[in-house]
Amino acid sequence: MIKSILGLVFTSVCAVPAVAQTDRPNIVFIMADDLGYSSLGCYGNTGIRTPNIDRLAQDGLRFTDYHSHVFCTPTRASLMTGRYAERAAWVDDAQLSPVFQEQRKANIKQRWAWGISLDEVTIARVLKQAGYRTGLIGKWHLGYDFIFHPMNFGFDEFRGYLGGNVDYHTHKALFGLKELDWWNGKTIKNEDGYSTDLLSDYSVDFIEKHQKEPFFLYVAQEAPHEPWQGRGVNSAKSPVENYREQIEILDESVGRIRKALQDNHLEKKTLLIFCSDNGPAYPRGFTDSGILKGGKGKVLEGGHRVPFLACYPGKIPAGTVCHETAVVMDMFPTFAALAGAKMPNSLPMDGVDISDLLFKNNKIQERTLHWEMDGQWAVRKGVWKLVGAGDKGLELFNLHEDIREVKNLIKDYPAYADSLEENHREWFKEVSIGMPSMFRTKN
Ligand SMILES: [Ca+2]
Repeated sequence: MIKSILGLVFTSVCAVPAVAQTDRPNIVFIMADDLGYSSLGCYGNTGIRTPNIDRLAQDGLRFTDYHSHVFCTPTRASLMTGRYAERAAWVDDAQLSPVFQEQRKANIKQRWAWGISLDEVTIARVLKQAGYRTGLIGKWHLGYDFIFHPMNFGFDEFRGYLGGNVDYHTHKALFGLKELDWWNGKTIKNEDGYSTDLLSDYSVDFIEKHQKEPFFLYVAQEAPHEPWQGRGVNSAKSPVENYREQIEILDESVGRIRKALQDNHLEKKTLLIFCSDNGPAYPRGFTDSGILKGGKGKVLEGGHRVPFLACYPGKIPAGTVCHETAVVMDMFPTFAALAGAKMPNSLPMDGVDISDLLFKNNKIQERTLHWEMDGQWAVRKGVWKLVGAGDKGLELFNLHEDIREVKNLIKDYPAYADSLEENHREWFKEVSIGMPSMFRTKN
């Protein structure tokens, strides 16, 4: 069944490159997990050492207004599909594998039943079809059942974990059955080591192995997602010390990956991006959002405004700061354009190609953007953001003057707020057909 679905998908994506083969860059996309806007030196943090990530900002482009979804899975769905996660296709129980259905009946894995539909055209499939070698190193989190394995979605290679997180040392999942969740391709196989370091090793191996062909390497790092664990197995460090160490090891990982590109003479042929998938996990003092309000799971800026750095020597001017608004959905059309892959023409695409913004600092057309989660919602147009977050009623903020979202201007601009609310209502109606309950509950 999987084969026939893949066949359909591949016939719908044209593989003819629209740019010269020699101009097609490698793409390395490193995404941290739950790293907030304020935890890096280049975003103003003074307590955590992140020299390698900061160097990406010095040598490339730093965004101040890049956005993810507010949770892991929807951000990853948008990255893979170029569309709002709410619009992407998800599967119901009938499509799950027999083993998983049995476990569902026994109520063992009930919470983890959903996954992305095998009919989805992912960026991995598009790039693979355009001749790229595709690899996912790290976290998938788009379905726990084996049928959702990333190698069924266009990745040639996978090393990492299918679920939401694992113990950094044992690599067992922290939720559900708490089983070992550490894969080499389609085989579960544990390896000794600290997960961030292992994922760095695998990433370096991938670069060395495929240095002579165009590749898309998606490194979905675990850090600094819970649990708060540093390299020491029985460390007596406090959570705040471990958190700092986790980010500093993540920084080492970025340094190792960049060095692998340099050692293999690939740096000038590679677009290297570093970003995060959502804001910091449930503020606990050390995971706060700095100047922003809210964190992971919240539609306030702290939940979805996250770091984004892009480095591509010779193409992106060094030390550039970009204040334009970009979102995770933009990665699909941008990567497809750089690879010269024709976009699938049968699917609505919410993201836009931002390569001219990255390379030439050309502005992109203003658009209206939406966030929805667990009864909260937000709609953004230009500097204006309307937030509906429960009991507080509607709040209208001017982000240019009030990035902290403290001054509610709704009484000054009631008609504009009404138009934004109506716009969001229409959007929700359009995208939410078949939307699974996962978007209404924490995950
Ligand atoms: Ca996350």
